[in-house]
Amino acid sequence: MIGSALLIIGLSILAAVDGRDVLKLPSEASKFFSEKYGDGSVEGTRWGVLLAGSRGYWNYRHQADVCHAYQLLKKGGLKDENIIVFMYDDIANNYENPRPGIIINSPDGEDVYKGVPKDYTGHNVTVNNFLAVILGDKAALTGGSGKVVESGPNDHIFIFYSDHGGPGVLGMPTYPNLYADELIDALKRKHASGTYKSLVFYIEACESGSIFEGLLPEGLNIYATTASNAEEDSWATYCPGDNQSPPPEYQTCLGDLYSVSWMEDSEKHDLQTETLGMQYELVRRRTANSFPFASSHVMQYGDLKLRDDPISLYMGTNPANYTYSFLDENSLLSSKPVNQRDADLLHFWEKFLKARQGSARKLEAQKQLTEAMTHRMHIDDSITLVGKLLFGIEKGTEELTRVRPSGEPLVDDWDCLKSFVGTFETYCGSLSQYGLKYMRAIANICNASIKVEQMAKASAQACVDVPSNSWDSLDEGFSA
Ligand SMILES: *[C@@H]1O[C@H](CO)[C@@H](O)[C@H](O)[C@H]1NC(C)=O
Ligand SMILES: CC(=O)N[C@H]1CO[C@H](CO)[C@@H](O)[C@@H]1O
Ligand SMILES: CC(=O)N[C@H]1CO[C@H](CO)[C@@H](O)[C@@H]1O
Repeated sequence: MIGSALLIIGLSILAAVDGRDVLKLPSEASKFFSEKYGDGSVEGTRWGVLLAGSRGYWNYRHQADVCHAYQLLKKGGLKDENIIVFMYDDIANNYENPRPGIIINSPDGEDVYKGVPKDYTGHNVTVNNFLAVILGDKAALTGGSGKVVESGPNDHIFIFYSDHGGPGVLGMPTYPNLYADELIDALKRKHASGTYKSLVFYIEACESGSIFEGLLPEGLNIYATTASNAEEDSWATYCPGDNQSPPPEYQTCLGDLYSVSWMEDSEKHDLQTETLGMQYELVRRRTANSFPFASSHVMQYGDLKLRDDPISLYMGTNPANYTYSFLDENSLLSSKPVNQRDADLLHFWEKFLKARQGSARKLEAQKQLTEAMTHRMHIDDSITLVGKLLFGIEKGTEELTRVRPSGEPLVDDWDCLKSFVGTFETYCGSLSQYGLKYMRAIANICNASIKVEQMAKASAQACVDVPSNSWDSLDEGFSA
């Protein structure tokens, strides 16, 4: 393998970083192996679109992932004018952040926040702006920097999304969320406009496989990989309590397993010789092996021929910065990732444990924990009850949890799904980030040809009371 040849050449230079032995590759070695796609000979422009879909300090890791991805592309040689960043931007200066103005994405990681362009922040992080940016449609933007992907037919586009998700849906920090059919439709339109040569899409989210499963056709020159398959959660990492836990002052997870796996991989290898397919295999292994019952299946979709492309085509390359760290190679195998859906509870719990007895902070943490738990129980109970009201006591749960055969999309009638989510939320309050896990249940209700009146009646009966806290409130829009 070329990678190991490089490693041997690199052996001559040894540097100690953070007390560990790290190999640095001389740039000459990389040049020696650079192929037709080597740096400088790439036709067209590289574009990057990065989106963190959440907000709230308990979701620290999504914005950390996206800031880290920015640094990677920037070091790879992409220009700021070609990297478009979406993030709510409420982490770096959050009162909970122990290092104000700084975001890290691994326990001993450096600041990844510095220099990140604030293209679309706060309420400008919307589905509308995300799709307009991908399509290069300036006229459709509302707010933000105005930067869009103004790509041409020879250009290469890399899109990275990190957040909570659910079957068929990706969270946004604003209302509404992004549904798979809208994203796929935008990608088809982008292809039809002839404004890229190839496009790579990486998604970190629970059930992220459902965004492409049965939906992304071949022939669009798109290669997508996702943190999990269509039916399972994805995992947060570098969490408190992990054997690679954050510094003690952090009471939150610093990254997500699939995201840090691809980024740390990209930082270690020569991206002119490592292909997308090689990275997929490495990331798949690291994400799958991390811990029994705490792992997910990284999936790939679309045009698998793009697997042979060197990663540098999308992320650029910075030969001077390749470091091989032997110790890191399997480091996450023994880590204990945390289910993405439980990472908020972990944050409130850690905050509660560490706060001084009797302090205002302790009370605040207790309230946050109780509210999050109350919301979860409310959502679990109401969905279950809606199922029983629609399908009968015996059949309810079975109908709601039915999974269509792989290769089939989550639902055929996306308008029904969106409308029924709206109906449920009208009577039962916001699903919020936790409730996204019930998208399949609602999709199955559509698939069973239930009428909107029946759905409304069942929701009204199931949700006599809605807890009054920010998770359940439709106005506060925690639906992320
Ligand atoms: C949204 O974009 C507009 C226009 O660029 C800008 O004035 C505003 O400050 C942005 N809002 C946020 C919350 O970032
Ligand atoms: C961390 C590190 O090694 N950074 C180097 C990356 O390469 C540039 C030159 O291309 C150096 O200036 C940095 O010091
Ligand atoms: C109404 C509807 O969409 N029914 C579909 C539900 O799912 C099954 C299995 O995929 C299909 O065969 C039905 O047509």
